[in-house]
Amino acid sequence: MPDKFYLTTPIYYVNARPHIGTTYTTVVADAIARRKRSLGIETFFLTGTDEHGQKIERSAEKAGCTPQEFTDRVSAEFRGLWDRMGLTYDDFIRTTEPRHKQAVQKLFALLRDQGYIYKGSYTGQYCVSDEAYVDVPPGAPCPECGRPTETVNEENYYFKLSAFERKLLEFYQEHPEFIEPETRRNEVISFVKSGLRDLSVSRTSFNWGIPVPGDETHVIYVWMDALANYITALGWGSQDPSRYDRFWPADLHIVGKEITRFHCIYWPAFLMAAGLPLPKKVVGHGWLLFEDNKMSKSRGNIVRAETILDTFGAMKPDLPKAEQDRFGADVLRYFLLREVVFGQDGSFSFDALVQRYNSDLANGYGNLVSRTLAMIGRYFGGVVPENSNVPSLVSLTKLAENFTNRAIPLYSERFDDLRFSLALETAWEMVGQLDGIITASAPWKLAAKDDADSRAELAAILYAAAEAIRIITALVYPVIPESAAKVWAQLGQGHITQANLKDLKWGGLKPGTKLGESTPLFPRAEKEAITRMNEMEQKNNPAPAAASEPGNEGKAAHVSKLRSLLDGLAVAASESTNETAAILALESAVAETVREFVSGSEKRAPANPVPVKANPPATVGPATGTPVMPAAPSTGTVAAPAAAPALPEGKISIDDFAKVELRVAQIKVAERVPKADKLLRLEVDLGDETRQILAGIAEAYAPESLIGRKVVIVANLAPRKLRGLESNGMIVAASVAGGRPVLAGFLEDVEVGARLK
Ligand code: ME8
Repeated sequence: MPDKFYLTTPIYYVNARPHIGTTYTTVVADAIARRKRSLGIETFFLTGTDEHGQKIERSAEKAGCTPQEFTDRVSAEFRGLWDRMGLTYDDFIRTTEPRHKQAVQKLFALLRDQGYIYKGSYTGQYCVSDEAYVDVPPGAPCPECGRPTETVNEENYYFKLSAFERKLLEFYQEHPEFIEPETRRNEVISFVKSGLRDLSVSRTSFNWGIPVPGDETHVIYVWMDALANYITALGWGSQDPSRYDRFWPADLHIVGKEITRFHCIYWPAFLMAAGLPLPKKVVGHGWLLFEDNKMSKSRGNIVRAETILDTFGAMKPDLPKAEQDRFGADVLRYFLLREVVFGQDGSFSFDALVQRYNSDLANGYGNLVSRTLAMIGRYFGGVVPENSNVPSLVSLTKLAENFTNRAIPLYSERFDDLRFSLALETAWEMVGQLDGIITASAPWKLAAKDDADSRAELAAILYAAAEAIRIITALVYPVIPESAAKVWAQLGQGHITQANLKDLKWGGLKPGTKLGESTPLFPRAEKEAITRMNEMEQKNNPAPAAASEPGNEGKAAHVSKLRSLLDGLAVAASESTNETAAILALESAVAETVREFVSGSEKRAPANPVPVKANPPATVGPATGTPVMPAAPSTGTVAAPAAAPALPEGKISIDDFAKVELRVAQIKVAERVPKADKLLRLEVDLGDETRQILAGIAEAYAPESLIGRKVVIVANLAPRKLRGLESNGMIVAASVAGGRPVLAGFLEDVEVGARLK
């Protein structure tokens, strides 16, 4: 395994404050950096801010301050947020720093001396928002972002990009691993194959940039300035290039998909021209979407990480502020890495965030840790028990050992392949399996017995649970560092940042280890948290951009089409006699159309427009002018509403079945009901609410054995009173010999609240 690793994020423009899009890339980089360090690899993680260029100059002007004042302020906001979140960058570079400026001038001079930079004049279109030269006629919008372009007519320095066409293609061929994912690689290769023209690398119509050495009427093109940060931060071109010597070439540049081209074409070409080694890999990840659009100031759909830090931090009022922040950061980190498939676009919503948190962190990992450590506290005075080989339990403890030993390499392989979501799925499968093993072995029953065998069994099962938790914790540390550090300390393992997690294997937990102080990990988030976060963002976001603003053209047409579809749905619904199936199909047709319109407007590429694939549009009925809905897809279920066919005796229709709301719930509280031998009073968690249910299972199940167990409930049963207590729902169980109830359950781990269909 290599002994060093250098990874970078893009340096962010300071024209906008940090939001969860920029946070996403930085969090991913931080998770990778933490994992590398935990494996004993010397790691250098670089981030920073991109502060020059026309866009920044104009933003400063608008804000009524000098560009330097403006960039100082916004750059400090980025850095301040990363610090609040506990991100472990090793250096934060600002392109306005002298160390960067002088090295960029050196790079420019080197390329000029090598004959790769020459003077010419440029007349063409420029997109200020992307800081990119674009090949479109005057008046046409930018093919990337759709904003208006400006005509530039300047004397410029040119970089001989065309000289690198063949060399770049050869490089991509020899290093297929250089660009990931494959779709981005194909895009880059076809772009280069279509022919590279020389690139203008200086501007004269504004001043906010690094002057061209020896010709200060020019400033260096902002992308040459910015890309160079990856070597200038290491001291290339300075008095002390030792870091550059140690860490260059970079192992990984992590960027969003929209800037892969700059990183995979311009950057390697500059380096080739300078005679410097090329980075090993560029990964272009997808976008985080909010309300189905890429976040942007003009759309008014920005989500800030601070909203999540504040809201979740407030759930732990007893902690110091810095720890509250890092707890909130864990919640966001877990969501981003678990929910978004790295490489693809992913949606962000507060509902999904809270649901993931409750199901995976509060009910899953958190619940497993606290019940296990509480039992070790209660039954063994807080000391890790002996791992005795108890014949009656061998199969269960071996099972825990085996699946843990299998999960370690699987998790590692997936994480190191940047498939974070899958890696976390593996870890949470372990959580589910352990829950099952604990429930099946019922330690509370063993504890109630007095004999030595039961005591040894109890010890073996709790040792296995604690050891598996230790390993899960080590694996997920890079993703939820603050919480994992707490669990690590609770397991009596000291500081996790000082642990070498390289040779993780079963048996590392020493019996006799005294557990640390136990503190609650993940309090449940209530529904109000969602409302609060939505309100905070509404206040923060200015009114959405007007329809005429760039990027929003055509929206009005979509909206009116949508309205007519909705009208059609309303008419069809009111006339329908066979309600449910027809209306559901119509609803899904509308939803699909909405999705396609929204993503179609987002992904539109003006230079080579992709037609928006929409469902068959609503047509206008000949007589009334009322819109009628499109014909149903292939099943024909939506055709003219017909009377429901009569059902065979004793059968129910699918609609009847759909009325029964079966959902997965987790038992949080279970206790006997006084003077009722058969009844248990349960409190169950449904993900979005907690219910009280009375169940006639007291003769078959001890209440403590049910805590944490996932069951199926009928959620929409009308409430009824039993022994003066209200029961809201019914637990589903098989009735076996003699009427004994056996609770329905699942072999795989399932999310609390999931609906059974
Ligand atoms: O492009 N989803 O800076 P930038 C996911 N200064 N990632 C997102 C995102 C979203 N909605 N929004 C932003 C620049 N990002 C240049 C880079 S590097 C030498 C110069 C992330 O402020 C993603 O990594 O526009 C994207 O590439 C980057 O922020 C763009 O940041």
